[in-house]
Amino acid sequence: MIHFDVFTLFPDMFRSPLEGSILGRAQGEGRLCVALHDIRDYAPDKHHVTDEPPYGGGGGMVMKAEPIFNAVEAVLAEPPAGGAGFRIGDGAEGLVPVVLLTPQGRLFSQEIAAQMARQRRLALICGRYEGVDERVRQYLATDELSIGDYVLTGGELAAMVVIDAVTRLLPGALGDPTAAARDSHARGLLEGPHYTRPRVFRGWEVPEVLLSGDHAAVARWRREQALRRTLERRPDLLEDAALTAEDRAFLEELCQERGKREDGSVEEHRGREDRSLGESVELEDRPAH
Ligand code: 6GU
Repeated sequence: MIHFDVFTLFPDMFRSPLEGSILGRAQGEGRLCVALHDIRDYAPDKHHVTDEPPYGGGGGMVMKAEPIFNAVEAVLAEPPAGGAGFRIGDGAEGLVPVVLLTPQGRLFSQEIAAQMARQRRLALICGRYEGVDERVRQYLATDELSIGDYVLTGGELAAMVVIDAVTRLLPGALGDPTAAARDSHARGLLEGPHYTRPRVFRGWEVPEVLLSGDHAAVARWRREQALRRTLERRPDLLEDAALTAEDRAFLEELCQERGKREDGSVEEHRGREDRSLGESVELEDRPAH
């Protein structure tokens, strides 16, 4: 069982995503508990003020430190249903990590999700993009996470991303116990293509090898497709991937094949990130239908 305490000004944003199939079931089966805490309830003044203009001027509003400190300290002082430890800390020895979701955080990854999935209790503080009083970061948060290099209006969607990615790693959360180990990024490679029935759809056939019943050939094909796709789209991932000598030989072969043009010139490989949205992309051969 993992217990998330989420601190937010917008708890309603979480309700529908948390009811979704896998997250809803994980909660129903007692693997996941998400407690939502409205920071506004912990603002000490009569009007429950949670943000104010920044010292020094400039636009926007800044989330006040006191309601956030009050909320986190009050909630973590009580053990959750599971009875996990409640002292703030870095996650070691039962201490509860307090994670601030902010675009300035370190980049969330599958590896961080796996580390979080080993915790019993985690606190997530959702910042709003105009900012959170620096003393929250300095004296309350033990970690700061961002989910990517773009700016959201607040940390709520990022917190949901974190909860989703962590939950699917909990034992038994996915129907198939091998699913999490097989997916993209789990082994440092992108996944290759998947096919299901029918065998021929609008004239487009499923690769023959998948119908062959030859398990070793299927496994080899899948590995090669994963390597091919990773080289094409995310060559940066290959640097940290666990590759066998056979994998390396295959990649070497691919590079040589692709580097050679008919005129003998060598084409530089462009990763997906270098391609702009508007730029046209060569489509795979599409039989007419
Ligand atoms: Cl965690 N918060 C906000 N406001 N924007 C983000 C983010 C977080 N991660 C990426 N962009």
